[in-house]
Amino acid sequence: MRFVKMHGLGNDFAVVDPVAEELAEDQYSQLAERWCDRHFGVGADGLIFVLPSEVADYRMRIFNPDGSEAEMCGNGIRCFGKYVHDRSLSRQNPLRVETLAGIQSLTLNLRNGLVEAVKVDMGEPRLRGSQIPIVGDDSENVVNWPLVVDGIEHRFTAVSMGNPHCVIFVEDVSRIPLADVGAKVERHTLFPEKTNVHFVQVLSRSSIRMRVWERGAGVTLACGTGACAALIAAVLNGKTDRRATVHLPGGALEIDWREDNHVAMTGPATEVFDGATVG
Ligand code: ZDR
Repeated sequence: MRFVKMHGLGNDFAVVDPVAEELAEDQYSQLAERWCDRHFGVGADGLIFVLPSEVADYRMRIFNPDGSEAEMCGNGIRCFGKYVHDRSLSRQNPLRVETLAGIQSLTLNLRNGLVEAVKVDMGEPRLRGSQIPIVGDDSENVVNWPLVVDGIEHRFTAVSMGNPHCVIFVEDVSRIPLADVGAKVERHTLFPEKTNVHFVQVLSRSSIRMRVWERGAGVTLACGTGACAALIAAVLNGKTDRRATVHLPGGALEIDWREDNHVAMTGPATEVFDGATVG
């Protein structure tokens, strides 16, 4: 099978070339586990499949390195847009992409005929506990709730961008034992579908810094849906305006929680190499 290795701010993906025959359902997860492995496989934070759609221009499926399927992936969908455009599978711009989180609209920014950056209309955030999902009171948004890990109480805000995110504000993100706390929050009993975990430091009304523990993947250099969730959590807690630059270890994304309640995310998409797997 052939693939293209791509990344959005160092959040890296193998995008599998479309195959003539549909794969059996369990093959998607198995391929993701095998190929995402950094020692025995291609090495990636996720495996992306390009599929036909009956309701949009194309359909994206994204699988985590542990074989689980994610509803949505912000950095991955920008790579998906670049893949589809640059290989002339579609020249639609905006490009409409079907995901498990709904249809997303991608505005492609071109340079010399190739996609350099993508602005994604990520749709509306989901803030009620049952939508995230989270166990507990469903009558209000999940803002500044307590969460105890190893006897230490954290305060978190939960946001779904189609996939679940737990946002914890801290004074200094560099001091957080990310891998340890991230893994424990991901599997906390409050989150029946597990969760992505973000530690966020507010720099100003228009800029934040964050570090990411991704559900099903671990520490990654960036998270597109997570950057949107972090900005929304910052607004809900009165910490920033609705438009901000989100600094991640792999680079920056521009996030805008528009007045119509849609979230716009803008960032680069990069192709690294293509290849074929053996066997
Ligand atoms: C964080 C992510 N890479 C993105 O850019 O939005 C999404 C990947 C999926 C994530 N690991 C999940 O929700 O399971």
